[in-house]
Amino acid sequence: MLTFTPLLGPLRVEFSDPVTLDQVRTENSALQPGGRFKPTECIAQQKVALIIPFRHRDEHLKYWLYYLHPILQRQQLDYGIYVINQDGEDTFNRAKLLNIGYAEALKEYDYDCFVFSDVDLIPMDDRNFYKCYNKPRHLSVSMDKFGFRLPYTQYFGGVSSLSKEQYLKINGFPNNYWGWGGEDDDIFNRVTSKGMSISRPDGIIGKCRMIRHERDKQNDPNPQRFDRIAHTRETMASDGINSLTYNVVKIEKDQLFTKITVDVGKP
Ligand code: UDH
Ligand code: NGS
Repeated sequence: MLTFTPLLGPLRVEFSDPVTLDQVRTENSALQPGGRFKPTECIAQQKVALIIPFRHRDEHLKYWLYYLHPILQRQQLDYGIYVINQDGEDTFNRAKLLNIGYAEALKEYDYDCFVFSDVDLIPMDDRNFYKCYNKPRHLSVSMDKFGFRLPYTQYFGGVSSLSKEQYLKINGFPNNYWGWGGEDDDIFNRVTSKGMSISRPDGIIGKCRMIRHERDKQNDPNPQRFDRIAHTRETMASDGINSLTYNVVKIEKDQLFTKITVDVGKP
């Protein structure tokens, strides 16, 4: 007897239906504490940590969990969800939070693949596998807000995946992009400067929706971003996972996710 649900292909994704965390918990009773899941019918090919950079987006997180948990289970991944919550109200630092997610997830389990996802992006097709490939992968290639196309060829923002090996090859992500913009371009530069290219799903399978929102407080465009992305090649060896420093403030295990609140410092 088949106890898993096969893939469905295109999915209906919208954000008008009210969703509660309790409802999502009830609908995902097969999860282990901390938002962990492992298929029972097979041995998963990869152990995937999903890392979400976060602050004050509980409304978006609810939808992300509501849509993603069933998709990830249909994809039969051995996975865990890590919400990396920036403590305090200083300038946001998305890439540093992603580095912290990598480091903290590895303290828990022998993950070999890392999917980095913004909290407000939901895939519209479950054939878009949230796993790793032989090249770093860009998953959010066809976003509604860009008219279901790439805004520019080198765009690597939104949702991406890197194996542990690929991540270490580029020394992880930059820690010094404070505020909005450029950190995803820096990561793209890291990948290409190490002789790798990126892979992508096609524009149908890669469709996704973004939950509309206003700019957050303490995440204004970073005026230094253009200068920084012009120098990735020189800075990446000394700025990355090898220079990461932070303090863990709190670790909370919900049924649906592990929330790690961290002090990332300030610019
Ligand atoms: N994030 C938070 N909290 C913040 C800032 C960012 O959780 O305060 C995370 C979240 O996962 C988000 C990601 O970082 O999805 C990327 O940040 P972003 O959503 O601000 O970036 P985006 O490019 O929006 O989506 C920029 C502001 C757009 C303003 C449009 C006004 N109509
Ligand atoms: C580029 C930014 C990226 C950003 C992308 C899409 O200009 O960080 O726009 O932004 N690069 C620089 O600023 C150097 S969006 O339309 O989603 O707000 O991801």
